[in-house]
Order: sequence, then structure tokens, then C-alpha cells
Amino acid sequence: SGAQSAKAAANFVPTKEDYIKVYNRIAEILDEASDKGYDDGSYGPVLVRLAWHSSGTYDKESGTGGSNYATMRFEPEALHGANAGLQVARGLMEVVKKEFPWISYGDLWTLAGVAALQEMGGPHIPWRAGRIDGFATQATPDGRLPDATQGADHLRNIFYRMGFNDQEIVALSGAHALGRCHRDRSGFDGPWTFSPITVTNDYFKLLFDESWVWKKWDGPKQLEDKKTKSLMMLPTDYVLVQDKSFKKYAKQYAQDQDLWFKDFSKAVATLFELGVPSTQWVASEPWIIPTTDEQKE
Ligand code: ZEM
Repeated sequence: SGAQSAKAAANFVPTKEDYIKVYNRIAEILDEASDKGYDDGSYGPVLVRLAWHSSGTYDKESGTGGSNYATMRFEPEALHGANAGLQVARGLMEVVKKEFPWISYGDLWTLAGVAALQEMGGPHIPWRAGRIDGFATQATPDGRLPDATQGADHLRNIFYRMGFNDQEIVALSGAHALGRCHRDRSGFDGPWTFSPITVTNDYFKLLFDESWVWKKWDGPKQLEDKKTKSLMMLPTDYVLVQDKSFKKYAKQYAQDQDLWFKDFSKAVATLFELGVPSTQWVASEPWIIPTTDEQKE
């Protein structure tokens, strides 16, 4: 009965192997996008964005926000402008939650971000379980996530509030190698790279190697590459080659994908743990979860 399975779920103590089962289920779902004709053939990018938006609300001064309580399940946080479109990702994860009811939403969403990044060819992202489901009263106020129309000061205000430094801001921004902007979500349009479902340092290379010009259109201010006019950069992306301190790191990452992988992995692992009290972790150190390919070896 339902009561029995709820009891079974409550008494069940999952191990790392159980979380790997969830990881593998998410990995299967990533590819279902191609049958559905969704975007570029993977749900990976939108799942990375869900994990990031559920974590990036953290405020180090008050200790509020972050991935712990998965408060994006609740209104008004679900309806914050920055979260437009993420109902797609939450809906996909609802299917997984039904199959693995013992996992918390915060663990599920961040594990989905890890699975997406690793399965799309990115570095391993150390991850561990321990987030708990919270309540609507723990939802964060609007305005904690970055606004793409703004400049370097804004980026610093937002990311310093989470506890990150300039190098980490640049490393994290490289996630825009993935996915695209959607007119009906953010108002912006188009992908950043030619390979939006593979993790590469192309975002940094393109920032330096292409000529970026303001797009002439009726949408929000964004840049397009002069040559093909098929790629885009947000004002906040372009800041990474305009601001002297940001530019130094962006150049390094454009020249050295291994360096970016290493720094990106570390920064993303930190991002996904924001707001979780250390007493909640089920393991003293994060785990390295093997990719589905590595599990076959
Ligand atoms: Zn994003 N991001 N982001 N980002 N982001 C979008 C899409 C994606 C900013 C931003 O305003 C936008 C980080 C940082 C920042 C991803 C991951 C990460 C979109 C387009 C916008 C407007 C949304 C749409 O229309 O669908 C800004 C201003 C940022 C400040 C630096 C960080 C950090 C990320 C992860 C670590 C990803 C993967 C996408 C693509 C989503 C998709 O559906 O394809």
C-alpha cells in the first residue's frame, strides 16, 4: 500500500550505490531530448541551469538560500523571472523523484547537474548527499541571481555574496559552453558555442577569437559573432574580456582546457554545496561518481 511504501522509504538508508542508480537514471533521461526534438538533443543544459539556480541564491552573510531546501519548488521563487523555463527541468526530475522517493529535491537537482556535466564530457564534479527538503517560508527573495544585462560590479556583488572570487566567477561562467538562450524564457536568443551539448572551453576561445558586435534587433541587448551571426554573448559574458581581472583568467581558460576543467569542477562542487550545514552531509568527503561510460569499463 501507499502507507507501506512511505514507511519503507522513511526507513531506507541509501548508500553511494543507490545515488549512482539515480545518477544513471538521470543520464538516461538526458538523451530522451533528442526523440522529443528538444533544443540541441539533450536535457543536460537545462538541468545544469536548474542545479545552478537552486544553489546560486546563497547569501553568506545571512546563511540563507543555496541548494539545501530546494525552495524553487514553491511560489513565488518558481515564478522569479530568472527561473523562467526551469519548470521543464523540474518536471523531468519529478519523474525520477517518483522512482526514487527517498532522495531529497536538493540532492536530486544537484545530482542532475553533476550527471549532466559529466555525461556531456565535462570533468568529474565531486558530490555528496545530505540536502533536506525545506518549506516555502525558506524561499529566497527575488534578485539573488545575476542579471545578464548588467556589468562587472553587478557580477562581483552577486558572486561575492555567494563567497566566490574573480577567478571562480570566470571559471563558473564557462558553463555557457552549454545550452542556449530562449526568447520565451529570458528574452535573449541563441547558443554561445557550436557544440552546446558538449563541455569544452570553446566559450572562452570564442570570446577572444570572434569579433563580437551588438545585435540589431528588438530584443534585449546581446552580442553576436560578426562572422556567422549564429552565436551570442550576454553583456555579462562580454564583461569577462572587458574587465582586466576577469580577462586574465578568461585568457588562461581559453588557452588551457585542462586548467579550466580543474577550476570549473572545484567551483561547481562548491556552488552545489552552498547553504548546506556540514552536519547534514552523509559523508565527510564528496564522492566521485563514475560516468556511465566509466561504469561499463
Ligand atoms: Zn547561465 N544563463 N548565467 N549560468 N546558464 C542562461 C542559460 C544557461 C546568466 C544568465 O543570465 C543566463 C551561469 C551564470 C550566469 C547556464 C549555466 C550557468 C540564460 C538563458 C541566461 C539569460 C536562459 C534561457 O533563455 O533559457 C548570468 C547573467 C550568469 C552570470 C555569470 C552559471 C554560473 C552556470 C552554471 C554553472 C546554462 C547551462 C544555461 C543554458 C540553459 C539551457 O536551457 O540551455
